[in-house]
Amino acid sequence: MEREALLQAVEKELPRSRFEHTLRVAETAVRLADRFGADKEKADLAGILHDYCKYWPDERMRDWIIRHHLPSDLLDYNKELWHAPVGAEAVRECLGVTDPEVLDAIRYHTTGRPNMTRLEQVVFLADYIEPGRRFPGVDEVRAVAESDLDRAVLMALDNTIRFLIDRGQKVYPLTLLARNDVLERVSGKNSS
Ligand code: DGI
Ligand code: FE
Ligand code: FE
Repeated sequence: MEREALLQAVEKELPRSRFEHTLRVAETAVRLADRFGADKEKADLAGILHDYCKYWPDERMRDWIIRHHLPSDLLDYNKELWHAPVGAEAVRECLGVTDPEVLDAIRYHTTGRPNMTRLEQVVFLADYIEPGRRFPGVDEVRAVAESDLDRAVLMALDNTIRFLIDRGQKVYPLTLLARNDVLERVSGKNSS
């Protein structure tokens, strides 16, 4: 499918405000890709598609997790996590997107994971700092994202983990592993 057709498919799945978020994430991801040396076309595509399943009913997402053998531990954690791995499967099956790097950027855009590729980091961070986002601390992350991708990703993960702890919610283990991994990368940079 061409970009225009993909955009139309996404637009059908999302309310207006979420579709506009998607466009801002794509735009931000392209800028970050340019800045940090990731593939701009893939960043654009992953940005456009990353929240494809965001408004699917929980039961439909649960069904996909089971039928498509996605990690079943997801079912024990916040439902907010489901749309990312389900989205990767869905854009492959429903929209014919096959690029594994794009699919992984969608799959890990919410939780993160250890050893994230540049493209995965760029999409993860774009989702966090796109200009419509208003959460506490986002301006500090935006400032760091001007020059240091790892450190900005670390700050976003730290903020999200703190947010979950403050609300008495569970943290998905992959998010903790992602945070520990990028912390090591950042500390490695400091000590060299
Ligand atoms: O889909 P969006 O609202 O654009 O952004 P997202 O995919 O990052 O949103 C998912 C939300 O899920 C995020 O803001 C916080 C929440 N969440 C719940 N449990 C976890 C979690 N996020 C992470 N990273 N890890 C969790 O365990
Ligand atoms: Fe999302
Ligand atoms: Fe998003």
